[in-house]
Parts: sequence; structure tokens; C-alpha cells
Amino acid sequence: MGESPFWGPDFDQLEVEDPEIAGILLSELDRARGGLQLIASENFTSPAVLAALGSTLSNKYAEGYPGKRYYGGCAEVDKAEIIGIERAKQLFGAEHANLQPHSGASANLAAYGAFVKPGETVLAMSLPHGGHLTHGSKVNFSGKWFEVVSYGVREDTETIDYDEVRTIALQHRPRLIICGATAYPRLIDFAAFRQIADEVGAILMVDAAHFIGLVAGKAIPSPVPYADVVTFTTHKVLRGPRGGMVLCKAEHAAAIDKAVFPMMQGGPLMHAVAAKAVALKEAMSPDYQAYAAQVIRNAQALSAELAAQGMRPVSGGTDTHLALIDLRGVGVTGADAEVRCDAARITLNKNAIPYDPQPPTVGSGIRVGTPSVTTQGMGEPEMAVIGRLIGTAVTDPASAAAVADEVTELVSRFPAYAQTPVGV
Ligand code: DSN
Repeated sequence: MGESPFWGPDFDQLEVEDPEIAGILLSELDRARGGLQLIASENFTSPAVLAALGSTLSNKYAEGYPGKRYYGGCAEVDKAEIIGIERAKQLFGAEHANLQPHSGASANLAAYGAFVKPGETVLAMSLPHGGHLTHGSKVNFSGKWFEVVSYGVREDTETIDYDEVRTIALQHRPRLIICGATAYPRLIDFAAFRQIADEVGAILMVDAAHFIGLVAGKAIPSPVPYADVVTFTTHKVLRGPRGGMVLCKAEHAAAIDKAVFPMMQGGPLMHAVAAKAVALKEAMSPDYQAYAAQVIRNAQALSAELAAQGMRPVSGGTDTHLALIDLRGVGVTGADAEVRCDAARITLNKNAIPYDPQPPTVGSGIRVGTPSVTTQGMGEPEMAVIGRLIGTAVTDPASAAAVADEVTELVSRFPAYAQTPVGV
């Protein structure tokens, strides 16, 4: 780290101590920089965030909350957490924020812990229609501990049918209603969900993991005014460290804090809490707002080009950072498309589409997202190129090497982490 007094990441030392792991760090950086990263839930977090993550705050035990810890020596980490909480409240207009959840699943676990008892009823979007594992899948704690009833999307519009949600809610009287998804390209009507929750006396939880970065950048409407509790991850469009966060109304603050710690977690990861604070500051900038708007324009341009390639965007397009693409028109499964794109240095994931005839391990679709390529500085012209490259890679596996060459040329003009970090 040169003359800096900060004892931070020292890659030279890692190379000497553990060349095996150091080599993997380098080859992963090469992989990420050498191809197109289109996983909708990933991004390239900033060097400042990475610095906080690689700091000695990782060493500190700090069970509890600022000013109320179970360990001594917390004065400095207290400052970082207080700054992070205040930034979160300011950025999202929230009454309360908890930055300690280790992940999105942990944040959701805490929300369940705060509001629902085992055996009570929860209404959430089904996983095959774009929901999340923690929204009631039978293999997850949520499906094992709670009575989960699900809503999906209509077969004709492939969008949420709010009348159907209301009917199911009136029939089952859930204690908790969850909206938010992992593969839903459209905006969610939070006011409609609030109305339904009020009608049946339910708590409204918005799992905003996928789109909270767009909310932070003021590119789409916020769920905060409508929801009792908003959970999310910090590493998707928001571009922070891997981790989770919860926002809630003041009346739920004590319940949420107790549910995060000591109910669901022990010691917080203070290096991650500090890194979340850094990311929140970055997200307050005009540059970030321009980024969030461009993420959406890019997703729309990519979706349009994929449609031109004969690949149908589910629901006809996107309002967000991702598009869900039905590949049945080109006769390729999602699993095959993922492998073929990987061979061409395009990283994306197979995905179930609504009413999918294929099992989830195969899937009839792919999900593409633009957070990473937008961080690299790409715009609509590059999305048209990427759409064409995906079309070629998916339909003609023999073209993999030629597509990979074009990918290499494209990413060389928009390098991720253009400056190699010190010591690497
Ligand atoms: N794995 C995340 C995603 O890709 O959407 C959700 O947890």
C-alpha cells in the first residue's frame, strides 16, 4: 500500500503465503474482465468498497448495536455503523435501517422472525414465476416453517394479476404478504399490494434485492412509503459489498433489530457494514443516478435486440435492469444456452420462464441483466452488439470462438477495473 498508514489488502503477501489462492484471485479477475458479465444480480463494486471489505474491521466482534455492544473496543466500528444507518435513512427516506444482515436471505429471515410465528400464513410470489427461494420454497426454511400460499403471473400478460393476489389474500388471510422477485422484469405496483395488505390486516414486506439500486438512483418508484419492511441485498444494481440490509417503519424498528440480532445472527461483519456505508455514499451521487437510468435503458436495448434475434422477452420487454428471455422460438433450452454463451465468454444464467414446460434444472429461458456492463461504461450501441452476439452464440455453437473474439474486443474498450489494484 506504498506510504499509506492503512494496513489493507497486501496481495504480494498473499502470493508468498498462499500462491494457490492468490492465483485463483487473479484468474477470477481475468475471467470477469475478459468476458461479458450479464448475471442480473451481479455488479463490479468500487475499489473503495473493496478497500473497506479488505480492512481490519473484519477482526472486530461487535454483537449488539452502536452504543449497546456486548464487547469492548467498539467505538470506531460504532461510528461506521452510525454513518451507514444515517446514509441509508437519508438515501431511501426510511425511518429505520439495519445494516447487519449478512445476506439477502438473512435479511428475509429477520423479517420473518420479526413478524411471523412458525405455522402462520405467508403470501408470496412463486419461485417458478420469478419469486425467490426464501419466499416459501419447500426446500427453504420459509416453506418448511410457514404455511405459504403463492401467486404468480397471468399466462397471457406474464405480469402480476393484482385481482388474483387480492382474491388469494382474502381467501387465506396471510399474516405477511411479500412482493419482490428475482426474475420479474416489470415494475411492481406497491400501492396495490399495500391496499391488499390493509384489507386483510397483513404486514407488507417488499424484497427489493433486485431493484433497490434503481430505487437508490431514483430511476424507478420506491417501495419504502408503502411497505412495513423492505429487505434487500447490497451487491446487485446498488453496487455495494455482498450483504443484506433492512429498512422499516419506526414502529417496527425494535422488532427488526431484535430479529437480526440476537434472534437470527451473532456478530455483525463490521468490514461489510463499513463497505455498505461506502456504497450508500456512492449511491447518493448524481453520477450514480445517471448510472441507474442507463442500466434500464441498456436492459431495454438488449431486450429489443434479443427480440430481433428471435428470442422473446417475457412480458414483452422490461422496465428494470433485467430481461427474461423465452428461447423456445429458437429451439434451445436455457441450460444449453448458458453453456453455449459461456463458451463464447458471455456469462448469463438459464432461467425458468412462467408456465415453463422444462424442469428448473433445464429451463426454457435465460435471464440477462445490465448492471455490470453499465458500470463498465457501455451504452445502447454496445447492447445491440451484445444482443447479436448472444443470438449467434445461442443458435450456432460452432461460432463460440468467433463470438469470444468479438467479446474480447468489446470488453477491451470498456475495461472493468481499468486500473490494476496495487500489488496485483
Ligand atoms: N441469486 C440471486 C439472483 O441471482 O437473483 C437471488 O438470490
